[in-house]
Amino acid sequence: MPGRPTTSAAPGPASVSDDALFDMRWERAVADLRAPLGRLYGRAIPIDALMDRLHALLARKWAERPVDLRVLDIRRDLDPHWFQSSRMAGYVFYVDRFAGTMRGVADRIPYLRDLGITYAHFMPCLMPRPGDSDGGYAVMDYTRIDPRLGTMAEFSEVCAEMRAAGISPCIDMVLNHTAREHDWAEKARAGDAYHQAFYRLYDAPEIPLEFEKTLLEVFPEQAPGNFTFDEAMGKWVWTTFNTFQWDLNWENPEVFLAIMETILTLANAGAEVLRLDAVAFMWKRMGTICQNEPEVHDILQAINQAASVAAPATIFKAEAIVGPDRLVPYLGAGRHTGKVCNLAYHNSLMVQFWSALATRETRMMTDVLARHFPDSFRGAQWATYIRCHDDIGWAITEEDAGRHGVTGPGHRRFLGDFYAGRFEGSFARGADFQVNEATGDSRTNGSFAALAGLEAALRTGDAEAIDRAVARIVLGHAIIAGFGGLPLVYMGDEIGLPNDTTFPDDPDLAGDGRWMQRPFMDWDLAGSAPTTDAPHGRIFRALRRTLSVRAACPELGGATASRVIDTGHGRLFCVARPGIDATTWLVANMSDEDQRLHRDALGLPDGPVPLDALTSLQPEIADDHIVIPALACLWLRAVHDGA
Ligand code: OTU
Repeated sequence: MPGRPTTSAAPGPASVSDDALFDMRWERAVADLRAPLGRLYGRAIPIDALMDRLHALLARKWAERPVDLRVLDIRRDLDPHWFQSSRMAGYVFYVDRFAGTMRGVADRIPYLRDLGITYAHFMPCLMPRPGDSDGGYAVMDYTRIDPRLGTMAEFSEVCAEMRAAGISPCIDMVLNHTAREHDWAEKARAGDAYHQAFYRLYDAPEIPLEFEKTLLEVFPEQAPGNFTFDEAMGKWVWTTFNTFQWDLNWENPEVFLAIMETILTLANAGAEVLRLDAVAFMWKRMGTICQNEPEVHDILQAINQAASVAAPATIFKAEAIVGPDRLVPYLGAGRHTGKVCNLAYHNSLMVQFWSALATRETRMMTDVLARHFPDSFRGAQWATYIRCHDDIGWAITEEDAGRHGVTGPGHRRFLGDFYAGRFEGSFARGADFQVNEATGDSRTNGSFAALAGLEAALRTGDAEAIDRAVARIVLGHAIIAGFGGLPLVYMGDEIGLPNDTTFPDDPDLAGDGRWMQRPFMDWDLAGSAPTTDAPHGRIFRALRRTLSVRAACPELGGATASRVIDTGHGRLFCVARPGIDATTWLVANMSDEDQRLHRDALGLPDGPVPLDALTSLQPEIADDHIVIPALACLWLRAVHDGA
């Protein structure tokens, strides 16, 4: 047999060693690490010493990184925009509620694939504190999986099986706080000064009280205030969330190094995406609400850049549920452009969807989404969603409300009333969450189906109301799939699961109304969904079709600009996705009546109105106007000449 032709004429190494790759990646990141770390910790520790310790940590975790993940690292380095592909679609689930155990999740991979899922978010599944653990967001050991679900080895196996099936696993990294039962906190409570410096502790109430003057309350009903007195230490502890969730002191470089170690351990176990929980709260500054401080973005840059050295396949999702005016920097702005998180929850899109659905009015939605947000980001994109495990906070600014003839408090109150089902004629069956008597603010719980009217409609059996509720759910999924970003489907929404009514029976859950939207998967419903004409079947098949059409339309991926169009039509929400080979116009009718839009309002090219990619049908045209049926979403798709 003739020898294979050599690809390289010059003598030299036939391959690059893994250690050389590590060195090259360190060189790539070093300036982007040094700058934020110097700003954050330069006063606490000489920057060279910190960089040396970080280098040693990264080298150690790289040495531990399994070979299959090192291959993935190279793939991702070659295709850094992989997560922006229109083939990406996420599914978010609690391991126990979805599949019982880690092994059970592996058995459900075919279900996820059938739906078109390529990204799977395991809701908090690390070892939680016993009893109430805030749904797993109070972690006592980041190196162990909750033993009720399985082991870290099993998590790794499921990740490997997912990877083989083309699904990227995502796991929560709770880094604003640990459980009071975490080893660091236990040592702090026992008087260990090194670990006391991991937290924000105060000997006397004066400083906490000074902070409280400007702080908000996340859980005013169940955990009022932001500080908790710990008897064991005789100190006040910063606890933004529940009393058992101790805020970490990110001013301490030891915290950065310890969390970095944890992140890389999870990445080496096979997590490709890390959801960074509650990042807005990581830095505190007297006289502010202690959210979105500039240092938060330095921390996020340092985390991202450090991972790009020792686990470069890993991407990060910021969970910053903040106002529309504070959200953009989480995807990179100013000196952090292209250097922080790759994904961030688009909570404004979510809020505006629900607001428009209640008012049947899209002017505020169009205005807010066009005015506050750029069309695209560098190496980053939104995670789009309609529902998740949390409540909905009605993040609408005074200014945005004022531009549309309502007040902030008035509109937020209306939305709360509407979705709790109190407002006359409301289709929704949600519930209030954390009513704050002092500020008048409250948030809202409820499953997608309950908030969209399916729960109420099924109870009355009114066929028209059922159709409208199904249409609202299908519409929501079409918007998050078409808007731009990575759509996240929340477990159960693909079959319209109603509110869970059983959680109050469990004393560990009863105090937190968010369990309403955390039901157990109904596998009987899921089993019949592909074939039945019952509502859950229609919702399931519409979503499956939406995701498969999206996968075939590259311009719907996150690298393409997302241009909100103000057509002047107050019932329609329109977005153009101008890709290389095709442009798709998303036209969503948020009202209960058919609407008409003149074709020029979208700036469509000459010739026939493009087909609706979701149905493969020509939309109905009347006098040069496109007819958009009630609660429908069209994806008008024009393939460019020569493409
Ligand atoms: C996040 O929540 C999690 O998603 C919640 O489930 C946790 O309770 C919380 O962190 C603490 O770990 O911090 O940046 O209900 O919308 O607190 C936003 C309020 C968060 C959540 C908010 C959110």
